[in-house]
Amino acid sequence: MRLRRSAAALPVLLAAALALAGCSSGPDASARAGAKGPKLSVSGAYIPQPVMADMAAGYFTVVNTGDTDAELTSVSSDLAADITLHSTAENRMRKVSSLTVPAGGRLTLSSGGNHLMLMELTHKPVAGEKVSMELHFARADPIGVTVPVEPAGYRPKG
Ligand SMILES: [Cu+2]
Repeated sequence: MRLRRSAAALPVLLAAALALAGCSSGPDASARAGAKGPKLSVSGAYIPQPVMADMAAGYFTVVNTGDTDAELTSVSSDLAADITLHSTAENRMRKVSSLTVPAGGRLTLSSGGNHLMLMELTHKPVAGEKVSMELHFARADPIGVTVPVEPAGYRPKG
C-alpha cells in the first residue's frame, strides 16, 4: 500500500519539478541565482540646495560589481511628487526613461551630466537637511538612500 501510494504521487512530483525548471529557464534566471546578476551600491548622493523652491537636482553614483547590467528606471522621494531621469548631451538635457548601470562599471549622475530632476517639491530643501529616496531598477532590487542637501556651490571631492 505504501509503495502504491508513492508511485501514484510520482507524476505529481515530476510535474512540480518540471514547472520549477520552466520558471528558472527565463533570461532573468541568472539574476536570481545569487552569485550572478547585478550587484549594486550607491555612494556620493547629494542634492544642491536649490535657488528656486519648485525644482531641484540630485546626484549620485551607482556601482555594479555584478556580471549583469542593471537599469535605473525611476526614483521616488517624499521631497518631490515628480522625479525624472535626465541625460545631458551637447549642453542640452533631455528626459530619459532609464539609465544603464553596466556590469563591472558604474553609472554617474553629476553636475553637467546625467542627473535627477525633482519637480513639484513638497518644500524647499535646505543645506543640512537629509532627504530619503528610493532608487528603482530593472533586474535588481530597489535601494533606499539618505541624501544630504548641500550648499549651492558644493562639488563632491575626487
Ligand atoms: Cu534636467
